[in-house]
Amino acid sequence: MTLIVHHLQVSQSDRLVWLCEELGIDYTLKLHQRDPLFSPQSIKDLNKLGQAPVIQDGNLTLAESAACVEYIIHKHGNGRLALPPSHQNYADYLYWFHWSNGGLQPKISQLLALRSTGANPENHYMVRLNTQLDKFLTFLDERLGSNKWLAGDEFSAADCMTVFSLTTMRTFQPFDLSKYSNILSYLRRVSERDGYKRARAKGDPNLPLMIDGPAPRQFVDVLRAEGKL
Ligand SMILES: N[C@@H](CCC(=O)N[C@@H](CS)C(=O)NCC(=O)O)C(=O)O
Repeated sequence: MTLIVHHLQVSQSDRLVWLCEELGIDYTLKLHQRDPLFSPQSIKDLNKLGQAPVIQDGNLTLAESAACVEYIIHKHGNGRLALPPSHQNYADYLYWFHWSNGGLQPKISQLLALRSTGANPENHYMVRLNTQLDKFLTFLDERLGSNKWLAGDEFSAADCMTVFSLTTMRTFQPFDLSKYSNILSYLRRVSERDGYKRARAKGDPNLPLMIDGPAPRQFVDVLRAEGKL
């Protein structure tokens, strides 16, 4: 029975496609398109919360990026790309593995939600959230100034968890990365990895890489231009 990865295009399930390509495991990739902005029925049929990613493995259906990443690594990847407790950078690995979904993503999502209400950039909460986002990105930039990968010298699943928030997520909530030079160098390193290239080609062949500073073109604008919104 092959592992099935359900990837909602232009979404955080790109983490799983990248992980599987880095691990070089046997898996079946099923692509789902947004309808037009949110999940299509095919994802809702798999996950009552209607969110991607979702994986299937025999009788198991599992959602949540971090849970899926850990499952794939330990059930199909012989533990590769996870640093073991015996590794000197184990705590760093754990911290950065959880940092994106636990810290950065909520900040970006709060900004997205507030902007959707029509709040302007001078809005008190908007200013506060943008200041907090800058704090998070400066912190990440410092980490990457002295470490090639998030957990240290070794590329790991912590990187697979985090890059989505710095790339694809910016098509939903625009933010500029120009002043974070270490983050930009890191994203360039990521984009040069064969596993990342394969994942992009298979999962989101039409999506720009989004590794440059200025905020990428917004997904809603693409939909509007195509007459889908
Ligand atoms: N905490 C969840 C969040 C999942 C999530 O928000 N997925 C988004 C994709 S970026 C989604 O499915 N959006 C479509 C929708 O909600 O209809 C995870 O890490 O998997």
